[in-house]
Amino acid sequence: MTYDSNNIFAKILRGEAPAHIVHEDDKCFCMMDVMPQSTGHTLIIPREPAKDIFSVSDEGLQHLILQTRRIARAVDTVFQPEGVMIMQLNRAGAGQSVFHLHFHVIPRWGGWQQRFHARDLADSEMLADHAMRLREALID
Ligand code: DGP
Repeated sequence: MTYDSNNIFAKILRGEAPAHIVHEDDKCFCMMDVMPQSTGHTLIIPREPAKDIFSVSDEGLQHLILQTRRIARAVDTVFQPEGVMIMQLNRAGAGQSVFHLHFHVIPRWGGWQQRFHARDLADSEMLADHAMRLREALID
């Protein structure tokens, strides 16, 4: 399968669809997941058009994973979860639903049931508030 430049994340990167932005730089973009599996669920995506981990450049992936850890630190600070899950799915067979590479940062609490993957839209004002709190918590 080739990269489809009409996927929703490509549209967000081009500014054609909205996002609750946590961080952006010349190589990557980070936003709140609109269908979060837990409070604070965040996505980190490369700017380069890579559909999965197999097709991204080494340089892009290195930057992406370092930014994923940076975002995960902020998620940890703001939401104080018992644990932080980093997830990344490749191809529909693994459950991937948006075919532009992304890392999920998902805070986890013990005894708590994770919400369904990519199903229920969260309240936009709440996501805007979470994005603002994460931006404030980001450190270099
Ligand atoms: P995956 O199944 O790994 O490809 O995850 C795709 C994620 O993207 C899923 O958690 C739901 C989320 N998602 C789908 N559409 C949008 C959107 O328009 N904006 C944002 N921020 N997230 C989206």
